[in-house]
Amino acid sequence: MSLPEGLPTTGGFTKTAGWLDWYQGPSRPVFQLPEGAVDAHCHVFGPGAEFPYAPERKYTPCDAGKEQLFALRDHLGFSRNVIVQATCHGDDNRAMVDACRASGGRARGVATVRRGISDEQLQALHEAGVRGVRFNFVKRLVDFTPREELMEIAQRIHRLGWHVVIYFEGQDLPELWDFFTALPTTVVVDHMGRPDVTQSPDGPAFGLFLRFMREHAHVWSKVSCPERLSVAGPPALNGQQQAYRDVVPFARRIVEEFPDRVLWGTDWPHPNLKDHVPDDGLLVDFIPHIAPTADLQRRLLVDNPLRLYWPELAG
Ligand code: 0GY
Repeated sequence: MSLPEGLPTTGGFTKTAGWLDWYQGPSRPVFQLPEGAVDAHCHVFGPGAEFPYAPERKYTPCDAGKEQLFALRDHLGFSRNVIVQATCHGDDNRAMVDACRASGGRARGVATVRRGISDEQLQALHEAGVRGVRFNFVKRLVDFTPREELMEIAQRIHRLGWHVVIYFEGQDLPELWDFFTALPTTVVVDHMGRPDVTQSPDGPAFGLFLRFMREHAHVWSKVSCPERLSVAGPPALNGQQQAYRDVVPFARRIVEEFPDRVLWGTDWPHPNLKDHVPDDGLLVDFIPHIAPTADLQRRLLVDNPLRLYWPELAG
């Protein structure tokens, strides 16, 4: 593939110990993505020399810039990206905004903002292609932000037609439920709320997540990150043909019950993975296992992300 040569660097920063760089030379997927498919969850990191990592970050990644992201997009067969602000950049959205601007309209962004942001700054983010903010509740990634600050931000960005992306651990859903359901915008859950896939998809924990979606029509889910949730792992580790097979029943259940409220993304360049990094081509080949028909695939990969991020193009 045409990824720029050479291993990732850190732009003068010291990478977190044990951090794995993204997968070199990803395979070309066997599954052919539908025309206009969107990778709706990916990141850019730096490069650190140009866009320094935030002082309050909990990890220091390898550099993973927009050129590499766009090369991967083309290699896998995607048309568009949604670039989600990663915690290692804090609320400095410049790397993500720079990538959106450089994409020629083929990338939209999800930002991290604090309550001090001005209306003019929000408008500038909108013009660059930002359509959402991310609220992160994963304690290993961020410090606590008071709920009233987040609600105030949600009310302001609601006026721009944006939505809120939430990232949390499955066991924290009961405590966060009332806050999430009170949000005035569409709410998109990262990685299915991180279910424990060693439990049954018919068990109480995942049952609660399904109820969360069933009872709240403004809640969507990304059926992403099997590599992060899987215990079985990829074929090289589990000795089986099917990658991340233990995640399939969870993701497929969500896709089949809520076909108009699901998104999919690679999560490239896969922050914080220390056991293995996934082959992004294999991740694409995971899609037909969780969205088994052409109709479900088109909704997951084209119709739904267009409605949320490029409504002007949606049918
Ligand atoms: C992900 C997951 C992770 C990290 C971040 O912004 C981030 O740092 O999102 C994680 O470590 O689980 O979605 O990229």
